[in-house]
Amino acid sequence: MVQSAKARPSIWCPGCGDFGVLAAVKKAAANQKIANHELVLVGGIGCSGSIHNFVEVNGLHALHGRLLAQAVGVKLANPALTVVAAGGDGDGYAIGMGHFMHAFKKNASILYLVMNNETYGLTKGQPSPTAPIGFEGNVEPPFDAILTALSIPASNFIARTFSGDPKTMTAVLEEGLRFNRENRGFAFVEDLSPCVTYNDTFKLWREKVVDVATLGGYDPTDRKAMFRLCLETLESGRIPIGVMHRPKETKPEGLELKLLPDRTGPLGADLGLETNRPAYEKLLAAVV
Ligand SMILES: Cc1ncc(C[n+]2csc(CCOP(=O)(O)OP(=O)(O)O)c2C)c(N)n1
Ligand code: SF4
Ligand SMILES: [Mg+2]
Repeated sequence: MVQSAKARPSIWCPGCGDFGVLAAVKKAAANQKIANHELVLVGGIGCSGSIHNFVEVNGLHALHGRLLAQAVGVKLANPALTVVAAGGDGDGYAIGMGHFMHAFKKNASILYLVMNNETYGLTKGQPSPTAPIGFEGNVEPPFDAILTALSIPASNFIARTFSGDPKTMTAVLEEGLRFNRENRGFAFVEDLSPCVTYNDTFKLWREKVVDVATLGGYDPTDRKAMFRLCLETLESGRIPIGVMHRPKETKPEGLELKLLPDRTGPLGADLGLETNRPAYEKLLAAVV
């Protein structure tokens, strides 16, 4: 259920990468002058998904792997809201993978923030789809969300950040939020957010991350060039961070998701009995 609640003390382990995300989300929203009542955080299931409890905004704790469907629903119900879906790599890339792929295609103007720690933190450290081979007996090669996102030809904003670099993360989140608020479509930001208890990768990732904007051939308006650049960077043992896709084109007119063609959402609709009596009676007659 959607609730506007006071922020509660966090339940995260001291040093968890998710603290960096929490600070960046708060700062980005404040810098973009988004009032608390205009922002909805939809949390997934996992340590990361509890983020909405720690910010004084409207919060919704979704079902495991279904936060995107619920976040799109919130946006459809009231398009004036700024909607951020926030969850883990297990939530988004395992049980939620089907919804993940379609979110890029649906292209609703919401921000999806995945806190990737390559593990299921909440359930005590099992390998997630991004875990490297060898981690806790994992024998499957890891999945890369940025390469997948770049392979879907829609006008989305795509970026990766690192909890060890909160300044860049704040700037990227601000750009994603602006993209949404200009109704330009879906913004996806994967944050590398180490789980210090079950998979402490802070030191390793600090050594490996590289800002793609500093690499030769960087052009975030060119999806194919960015796919190649990100793949080559990964194959060389580095992890690309930064903005990977900043579409030139605006979302084509008329392709916005809407519940009803002639209304702004159910909040704008007249649900009164008398107005709708003929429609209700028609429905009842059909049932009988
Ligand atoms: C339908 C369902 N299946 C499994 C679970 C158990 N479960 C809870 S959290 C979680 C994964 C959490 O991993 P992730 O999404 O990466 O979040 P993190 O805790 O790492 O932030 C799982 C499998 C559940 N709650 N509901
Ligand atoms: S178990 Fe890991 S992901 Fe969960 S709060 Fe602790 S450090 Fe963070
Ligand atoms: Mg995780």
